Amino acid sequence: MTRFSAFSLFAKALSGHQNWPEQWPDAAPKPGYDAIIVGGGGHGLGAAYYLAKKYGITNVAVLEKGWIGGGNTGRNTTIIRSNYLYDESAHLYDHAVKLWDGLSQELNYNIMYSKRGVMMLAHNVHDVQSLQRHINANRLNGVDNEWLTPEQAKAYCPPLNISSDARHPVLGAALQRRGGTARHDSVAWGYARAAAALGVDIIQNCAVTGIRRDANGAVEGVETTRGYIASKRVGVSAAGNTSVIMHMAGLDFPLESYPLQALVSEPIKPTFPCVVMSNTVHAYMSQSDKGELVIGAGTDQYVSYSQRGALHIVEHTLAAICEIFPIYRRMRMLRTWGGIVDVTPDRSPILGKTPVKGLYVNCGWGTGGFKATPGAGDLLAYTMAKDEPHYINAPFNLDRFRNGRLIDEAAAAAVAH
Ligand code: FAD
Ligand code: PYC
Repeated sequence: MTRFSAFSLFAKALSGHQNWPEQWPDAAPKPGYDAIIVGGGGHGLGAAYYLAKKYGITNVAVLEKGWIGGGNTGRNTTIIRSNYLYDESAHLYDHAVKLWDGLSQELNYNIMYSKRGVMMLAHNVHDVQSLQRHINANRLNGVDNEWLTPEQAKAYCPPLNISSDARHPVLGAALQRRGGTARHDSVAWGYARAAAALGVDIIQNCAVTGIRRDANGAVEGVETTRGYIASKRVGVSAAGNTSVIMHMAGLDFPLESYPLQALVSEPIKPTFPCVVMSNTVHAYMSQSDKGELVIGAGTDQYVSYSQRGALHIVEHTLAAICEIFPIYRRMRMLRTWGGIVDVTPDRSPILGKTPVKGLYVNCGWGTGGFKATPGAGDLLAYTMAKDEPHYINAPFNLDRFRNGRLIDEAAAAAVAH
């Protein structure tokens, strides 16, 4: 049984609740649509759902070159938080965190959002100052974040080694209690099912290979591996691949693509109650509901479109994990994988209009766009429906790389890059 036919049965079992499609909603392309979304990750599917739900634009196609959720949405470590430094970012990421609340009910699909808290460790004076600055900035924006002593950090996460002779001593931690994790594939499937129920066509195995512009330069449609599809409104939400797709429209984007890796251990009983991250030693960890320790590494040092990363990167991460959480030293790792993240010079996303009329973009989330999924989908839908950005995504425009109004979140990115 394929993953999609298994899902169809599940969808069918639930179809009594609302007007959900009885079969897995994998549509054939029509000749034209009111809006096209390129990329069937959580962001693209979310945008299609909100276009239909909030703006009544239901003649929408989501074009996905592989299977939905097969990109970064299904490859990430699901950390959700909004403890970014600058006002613009706090508004953007907290908009998403607020939407995570209630998303299971909205989609009638359990996305398993678990507010177990995200704790960021300080190992030196610079970390202490930087994290305390983040805490103060967050609180001024109404975003929860608090300082913990090493003893309080250990009480919150008992496996943490706080001994003073540790190689990476813990001097304290910043804790965002509303932060946590969710089930990533459910997010893709939940949005896809809900969007399809509103009339959106989800078209898998359909890669966009060209963008056609009319005599005035505006978008008029896309070339795909399943033929030409017309639309005067195209939103590109294709993490890792954005600059390639933007080239098809004659645009250069300030993006670099890197592999980012994660790995999981053999499953064990629940022992790890929260999410712990350490910028300094480049490692972070949580425990999934299946019992696996979910561990993330930094990006590779070289640009690449490979969906696997270098072995020495995960070796470095595991060495750091063993130092911070010695009780796990004898665990075996079960599997490792990678995704392609696209990174901007200021480590903040680009979400808005492009210089090409009718072409919109959502990209540059780098190592941290899962947490933004509902917010990015909502704001891309707003921007496409109204042909103007919402005030929350207005600062995240492409022009900032020309006029210098950068939003430098390198320190908040939380992962080595
Ligand atoms: P994707 O899910 O990648 O969707 C884009 C889709 O576009 C893909 O399915 C792709 O196949 C499709 N596509 C590409 N080109 C074309 C084309 N030409 N035609 C049609 N379709 C196309 N973020 C966090 O907030 N927290 C984390 O803990 C976290 N951990 C991460 C760990 C790893 C290992 C990785 C790789 C990423 C992590 N991220 C994390 C980042 C996060 O996963 C991404 O920012 C986010 O999932 C992006 O979602 P998306 O929907 O934009 O992209
Ligand atoms: O943005 O919190 C994050 C994150 C954790 C791991 C990868 N990204």
